[in-house]
Amino acid sequence: MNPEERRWLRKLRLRQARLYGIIDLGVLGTRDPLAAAEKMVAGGIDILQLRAKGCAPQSVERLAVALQGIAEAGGVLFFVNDWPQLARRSNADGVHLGQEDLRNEEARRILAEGQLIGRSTHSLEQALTAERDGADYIAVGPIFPTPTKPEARPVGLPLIREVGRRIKKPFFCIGGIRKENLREVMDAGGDRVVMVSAILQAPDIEGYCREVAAMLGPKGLLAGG
Ligand code: 3NM
Repeated sequence: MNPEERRWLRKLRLRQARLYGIIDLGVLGTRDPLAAAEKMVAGGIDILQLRAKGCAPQSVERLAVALQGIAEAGGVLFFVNDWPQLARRSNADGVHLGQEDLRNEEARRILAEGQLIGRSTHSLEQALTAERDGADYIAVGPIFPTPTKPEARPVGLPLIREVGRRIKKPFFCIGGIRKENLREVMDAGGDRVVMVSAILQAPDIEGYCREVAAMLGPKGLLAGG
């Protein structure tokens, strides 16, 4: 497969994605990230991300490569948070960037051809800018207060519908989302979600993912592309 075909396939899988799980080393603590990732993939996540805030990228390179292998074997996309170099070295499907990180054009110079870029946004304006700048997907949040990012001000449910009306790229709702409030997010127009602590702190990670995936409904071609 050439890089253009690979990009096309990744974008297709992104459009079909509904549940995005993150291996956040801060939330995971001393538990085994590979075992957690295996359970998330078995439970039906569509995208896996490695988030290792506070670590040196070199120190998690072997982990990134192993997670990429788990994701690929399970037919799940794999993204690296923050570090395009590590995304490239681990053969990830792409990198996820925040508002303070590299601009897309800089990141694309580092990434391999065909790798994708996701961007965190916290307002309609940021979402529109991210789409205009060529992000392949957008995360919108935090929807609710969250201990995983305690300093961030929640944007609330109404932003979901606004973003849905204006953004064509796939967008994922993030921040404080769990089984108990998922219905509210879906009713507000959010059909793709990211969950960190809800999944990682579930006593049965695989079962939790399976339940959430079932609530989100069967995979299919959602809006956006
Ligand atoms: N980014 P949980 S909210 C990593 O709004 C992250 O950009 C956010 O974790 C954003 O599912 C968030 O545990 C934390 O609330 C999500």
